[in-house]
Amino acid sequence: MKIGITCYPSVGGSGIIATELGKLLAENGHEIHFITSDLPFRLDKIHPKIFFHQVEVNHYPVFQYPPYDLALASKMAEIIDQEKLDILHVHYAIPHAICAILARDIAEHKVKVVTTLHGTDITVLGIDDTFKKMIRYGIEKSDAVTSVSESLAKQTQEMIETVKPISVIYNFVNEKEYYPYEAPLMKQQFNIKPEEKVIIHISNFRKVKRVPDIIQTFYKINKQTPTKLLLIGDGPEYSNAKKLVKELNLEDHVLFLGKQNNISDLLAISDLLLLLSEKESFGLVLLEAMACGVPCIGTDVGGIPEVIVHGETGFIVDKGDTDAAAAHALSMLTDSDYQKQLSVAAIRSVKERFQSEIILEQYINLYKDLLN
Ligand code: GMT
Repeated sequence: MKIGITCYPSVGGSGIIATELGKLLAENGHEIHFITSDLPFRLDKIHPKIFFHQVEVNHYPVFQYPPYDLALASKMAEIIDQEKLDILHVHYAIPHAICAILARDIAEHKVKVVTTLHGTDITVLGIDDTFKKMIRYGIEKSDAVTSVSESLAKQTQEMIETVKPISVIYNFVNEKEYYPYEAPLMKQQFNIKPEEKVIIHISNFRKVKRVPDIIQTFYKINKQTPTKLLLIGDGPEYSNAKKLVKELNLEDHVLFLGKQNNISDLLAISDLLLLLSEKESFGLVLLEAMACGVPCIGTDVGGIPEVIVHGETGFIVDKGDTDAAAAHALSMLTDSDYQKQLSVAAIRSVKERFQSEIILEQYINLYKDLLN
């Protein structure tokens, strides 16, 4: 098949999934055409079956805002005709599905549009009435729609009032990158003592990630047992997080590492990952951690309980309940047998439920059904 892919190319779970899917499809012999504003950040190796078509936005003095969405639709239509695409798979209803539908109308060659919903388009933009109608249009007019969790599919149908069937296809990880390994030297490099347990949080530090809850949970854990907290990522809540760490006198225990590329190296020295978000359609970072054998604690929101099996591969707590999060963390950090048991179960769960091969097959079957 010839497949076009559009996603946000910068750091983010949706960009990672779109790019890794493109790479897997190419390894399986399909021809992949990325149509994006920039080279997707995970597209780090040359592959003879992967092509990149950059969307260029010219700045015309008459326009107050550069018309990116129209430039994207126009590029999509050009590539559909030029490359004779079978499928155009877009990640995010807004603006990508809308642009793809427009491109499908403009192009002469027949193409099927697949839209994958990742969360923010529904849970944030869906609240706005103007966007709600536009999102509904994007979903209803797509040839097929997928969502990364049952929870997001249900929420979309309820909030956006769509009738289009939504297939749930879970996210996956690149097993060549995320697997368990030891990295004792890395711990030393960060001046973390061998007996100190490492807790990690990775996000874009948006308000929905509730970073203060991560710090409060860590504060409670750190009072009971020697630990270090690694905070990875950057975003609007970064300086507030720094302030809170100072107020709680935790500066010697919390390492702000900013944006990092080699997340698996940091997961290799971690004992526990915390994701205490307010909204989370899936939580790809949970899967990345679990694949490396790092058990997770997540909140009872969105798709998180579909990823973590409470008491088996990690723990689920109510949003804002930092006491419960700290208690669960201490129960495993102070009992190495229990920690090992959770870690083994986490690795097994990723293999059984989120293996890239299984997910790839689901996407290929969806494409084939559309083309038949
Ligand atoms: O979480 C974000 O703010 C980034 C966003 C994205 O576009 O990558 O993440 C969404 O898609 C990911 C990949 O499917 C999911 O793992 C995240 O849970 C989802 N974020 C939210 O629902 C808030």
